[in-house]
Formats: sequence, C-alpha cells, structure tokens
Amino acid sequence: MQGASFSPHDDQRYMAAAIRLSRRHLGLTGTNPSVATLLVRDDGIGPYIVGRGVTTVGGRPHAEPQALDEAGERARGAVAYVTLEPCAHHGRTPPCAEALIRAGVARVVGAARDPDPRVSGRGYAMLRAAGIEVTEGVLAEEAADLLKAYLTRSTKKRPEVILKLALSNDGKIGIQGEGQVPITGEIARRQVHVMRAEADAILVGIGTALVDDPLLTCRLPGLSARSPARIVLDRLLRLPIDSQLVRSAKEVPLFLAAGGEADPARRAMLKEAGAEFLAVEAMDGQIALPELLDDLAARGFSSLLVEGGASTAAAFLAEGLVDRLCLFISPGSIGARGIAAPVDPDHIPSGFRLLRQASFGEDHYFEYVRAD
Ligand code: AOF
Ligand code: ZN
Repeated sequence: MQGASFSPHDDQRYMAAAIRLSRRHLGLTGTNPSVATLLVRDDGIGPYIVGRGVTTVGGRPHAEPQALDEAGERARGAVAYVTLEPCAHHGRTPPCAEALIRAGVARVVGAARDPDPRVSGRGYAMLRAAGIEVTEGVLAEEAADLLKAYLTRSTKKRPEVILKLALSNDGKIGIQGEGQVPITGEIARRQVHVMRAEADAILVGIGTALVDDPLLTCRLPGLSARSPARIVLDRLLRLPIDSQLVRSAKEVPLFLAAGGEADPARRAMLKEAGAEFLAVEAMDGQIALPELLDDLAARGFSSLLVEGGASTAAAFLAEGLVDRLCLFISPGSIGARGIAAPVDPDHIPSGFRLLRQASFGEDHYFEYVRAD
C-alpha cells in the first residue's frame, strides 16, 4: 500500500510543512481553527505533494476538501497530513473524515486531537472504521502551539491571553510621563505587527491609551486588513473622542471595557463615534478580567494580545490569566527614570517554560508558555 512506504522522518517533514501552512490564516478563521492539510504521494520516485489546503478565511470550507479538490484523482492512495483531527460532524459542510474516505486516501497522519465534543476522537475512529491507517500525534505539540487559541477557547471557554512586553536591558518598559518611548528596533516592531495580525483582539489599559494615543492596527504592507479588534480597559470612559483609537473606530472595531460608574453621556458619545462596549463591571476600582474574557469568548474571540501598560500587564499576570508571555529585550538601558516592567526576565513567574527564543535585529526575543 502506498502509505506504507513513508518513513517516520517523511511523516515529520510533511507534518512540519502542514503546520507552517496552517499559520497562513491565523486570526482570520473566526471561531474555527486555522488548520492545514497536505496530500502526498509516492509513485516510486519519492514523496511529492499533490494537494494542499488551509481553513478558509471566515472558517469554511475546511482545509481537507480544498486539498482534495487540488489533488483530484491523485488523492487516491495518497497520505493525508492534517494538523487537526478531521471533523466527524455534519456542520455547514459534510464531515472531512468522510471526504477523505470517499477520495480513497491510503493513510492519514494527524497531529492534534480536536476537543470539539462533536469530533473528539470520532474523526480518527471514522477513518479507522473505513480501513484507513491512522497515525496520530505526529508533531502534536508543534501543531497545538498554532492551535492554542482554538484549544484554549474550547477547553477554558476564554481566549488565549498573550502578553507582549518590550523591555530595555535594565528591565524598563518606558519613561514616567513620556509618551511612546522607542525601546526595541524596527525589526522587532514589525514582528509585533505580525503578532497583531495573528491575534483576534488586542488590549491596552487606559493609561497607555492616554499617554501613547496608539492606533493598535497592523501596519505591515499588505496586511492592514488583518488588524484585530482593539480593546481598551477604560473603567471611567476617559478615552478622548479625538484619540486615534476612536477616530478609527468605524474602520477597525473598538471595544471599551467600562464600569457602571462611567458617565452615560460619554458612553453615548463614544457609541455614536463607533465604539462598542463589553459586558463587564468594575470591582474595587478594577475591571473584572475573567468576566471580560468570558464576554470576548462569547463574541467569538479566541486570542487576545495584551500590549500593556505595566499595571494592565501586572493585573493579567496576578490573576494567572496569561497563557503566553512574549518578551522583546533591547540592548539599551533606560535608567532610574524608567518604569519597571511587571516581569523580571531573570525571574520568570513559576509555571512558565521557555518555548522559543530568537533575535530580531539587535533585540532578543523570549517566548514562554504556561505549562498547563
Ligand atoms: C476540520 N478541518 O479545516 C477545520 C476544522 O462550524 P463548522 O461545521 O465549520 O465546524 C467547526 C468545527 O470544525 C471546529 O469547532 C473544529 O472542531 C473543526 N475545525 N475541522 O476537519 C478544518 N477548521
Ligand atoms: Zn472538517
């Protein structure tokens, strides 16, 4: 049988390629995960790809039918690499497991299991029941890393929270009383814009919104349509009507998390300008973050990028709500006038493990994930 001629090394190589492909629509598939499928044949000259698919923008069609369409008859006898277990349910599209069976693939190599209760092992079981060999769990951790937002929303009923901080070499994130202080270089900043493009929503505290007057969009060439929704923790609705965030609210969604004590007249004015309001309350002078995350999950947001400032970051950390901690550390120092970062890179809070590190120009990047 065709599928039997592939080595474990081939399986890893093609799964790695499928995982890279699945990155393409991160942040664009709504409540559906961005999944990829590769169909690979070996007609005696070594394996080669005959079909590829990634979950469509908006979430449907799924990855598998697209790869099968591209492969046509060549899908028969091919090996299918799927970053997530193929679905088993009749949703708005027929089950992908069924489509793979009908196309006559010889073997399915899967990375992560799908926790969706309509799937959850049934996808693999359907394939096996049809006599298709299934190899599960190939590069499961690597695939789960890109599926993390979907997996977090499915299992914890809240979005994955990614905290991004840019720190100077002496552990400062800005200068007291000054607006946007450039800490990292241009390459690191571009990387942050990629993170924005891949997130469903981005959040800052009102302090940062007032001092920086940020736009919080993705401004990479060709990727401006990928700006996530913007959220401001603004308990008293102090965000100025002429701020960049409010002025752009009709183009890129802006959500404000305000407490019941906020002035109703301001609320009406901000609403008129295009802002929307999250269903949250303030407790002890602080927006209740778990409630905020519940509301975001209910609205279909699977990932939230928290960009500061220090007290907002500290609040998410203190409540144990950070799933991924991304630190960009520049070689320069700020000195005594600097605002101390809420995280000391030499003493990362317990429960996090280093997932990857990289250099972006002069700056160093460290990415930690919560161990659970
Ligand atoms: C796949 N391939 O590419 C994706 C899958 O609302 P529906 O019918 O589109 O189903 C959504 C569920 O489909 C989602 O919760 C997850 O279980 C699965 N996503 N499955 O076979 C794909 N994106
Ligand atoms: Zn499917």
